[in-house]
Amino acid sequence: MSGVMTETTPDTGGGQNVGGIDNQDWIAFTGVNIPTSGRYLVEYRIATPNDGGKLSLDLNGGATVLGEINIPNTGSFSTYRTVSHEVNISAGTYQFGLYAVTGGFDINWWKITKLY
Ligand SMILES: [Ca+2]
Repeated sequence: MSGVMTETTPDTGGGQNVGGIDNQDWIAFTGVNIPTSGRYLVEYRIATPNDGGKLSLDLNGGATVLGEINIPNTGSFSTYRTVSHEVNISAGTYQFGLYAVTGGFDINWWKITKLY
């Protein structure tokens, strides 16, 4: 990661969320295996009182940009919503990166689900 921190989350389920996300900050997840090529739903649990957030889902340090998603203003850092987009991913084991093109939001979790 670069530029972020974890903090106690106000979201359902408790635990910690990632905060302090400014423009160009990122978090990466190494060794994520995608068993089959296809279309995937990627969901992000986010909260922000700010407009204009944008997140880029990348592979291998930004070598591949899978897609970008706008992060809506949820009203506060205590009001979480789940937003999603669909991306195509080829089978393989990757480092996934969540890159804040425009920061100002918090993330509690994200999830990848195979569609077809
Ligand atoms: Ca930061």
